Amino acid sequence: MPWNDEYWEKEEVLPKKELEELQFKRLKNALTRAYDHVEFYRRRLKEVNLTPEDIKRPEDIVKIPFTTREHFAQNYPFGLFAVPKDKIVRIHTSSGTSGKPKVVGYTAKDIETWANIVARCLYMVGVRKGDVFQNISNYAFFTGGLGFHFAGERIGAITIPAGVGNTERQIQCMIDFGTTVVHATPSYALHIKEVVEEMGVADKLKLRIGCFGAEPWSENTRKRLEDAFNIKAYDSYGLSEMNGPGVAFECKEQQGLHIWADHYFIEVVDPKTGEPVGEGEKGELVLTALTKEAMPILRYRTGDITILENEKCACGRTHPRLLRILGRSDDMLIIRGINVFPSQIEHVLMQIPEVGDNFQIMLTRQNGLDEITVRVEVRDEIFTGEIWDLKELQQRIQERSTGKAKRVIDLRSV
Ligand code: DLL
Repeated sequence: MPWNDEYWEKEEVLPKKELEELQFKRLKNALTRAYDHVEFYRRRLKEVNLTPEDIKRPEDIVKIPFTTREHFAQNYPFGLFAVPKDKIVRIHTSSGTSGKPKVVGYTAKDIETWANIVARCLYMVGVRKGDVFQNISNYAFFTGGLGFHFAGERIGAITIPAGVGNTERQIQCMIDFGTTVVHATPSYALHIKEVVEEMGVADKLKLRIGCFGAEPWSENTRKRLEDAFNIKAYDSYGLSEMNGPGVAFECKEQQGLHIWADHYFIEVVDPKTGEPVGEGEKGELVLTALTKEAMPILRYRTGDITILENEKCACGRTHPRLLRILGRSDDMLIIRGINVFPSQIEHVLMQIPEVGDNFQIMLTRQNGLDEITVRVEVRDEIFTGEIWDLKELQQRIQERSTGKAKRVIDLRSV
């Protein structure tokens, strides 16, 4: 049940001081749970002679060592869980740097908390009971599908698990069911826009609201989407390690994304030194999950570059705002909403004896959709001059990449 007509939960407008007190109380709690129940955190804190009692003020958080995505790989699959396995009711994954994905687990309470966080976001941009919400998002390991789905249902919107792909059918569904709200990656939304134009059915759509995220996009794209669909388009940010979508979301002001300080402790650091940057300066977002039972992740280096804004927002919410994600502090690529590390591609290629030392990744965009082409050097000694031999090798590399990096390939062939 919503708190009132405008806000889903009263925590959205908690006075700043109370919000900070709640945040710190939850930080202490998350830290204690991590220390008591996760061997990895106990060891890391002991290494720097720290116990949860040593964190006396919010500023003391800098004493806690960072968690990085490599730590997910080292603790694969369940090493970061703070609860016994029989308390876990769901697992999602996201791509890691090499072969192993990052595993994130949820207790029943986590699923509940997360659904509420995303519902808060959808409600904030005006989604209500009676809306028809077409969730054009992958429903597999990716958190975007189920993360938004449960939130849509919680609000009481008619929630359509549309998934991705089959664009003409998606559009027909929008027309037939009178879809009013969509969620998609911005690049897929651009593709849908082109197909709508080809079909000449723009005037048959009843859309009001578009939620777009999981990859970077720009003000220009916002304008194109808003004009084409006659909607307001909102930026949605999240990452699997911090539940998934719902970490930060734009309000109707469209002046940055509210990042929920009652669920996350928020820092922005210099990506090189790890030191906090000054107020309003650009840096890497570091997040601590405060309310996740299954995985209380401490000081996670997201790799996302942004600026934190603390000024009051006209919408009345007291939570700080992120500017759009401005880039990455590492070489991670986002292709059709899916994270891809060049090192994953390298890992696959280097297992094929005929492949030489050099390769190049080319990214292009066709009809709004990302395309990735990998150019591979072939070893001199295997080069026979026969085109058929090269074709056969090309086939083998393609098959190999399907086998190894299945998630990436699956989504691209959409
Ligand atoms: O992308 C969760 C999500 C689903 C967010 C649906 C929004 C909508 P991951 O697959 O773990 O989780 O990828 C997380 O994607 O660290 C950013 O680099 C990037 N990213 C997510 N949202 C945005 C955004 C989901 N709005 C990684 N703008 C993050 C730019 C984004 N980059």
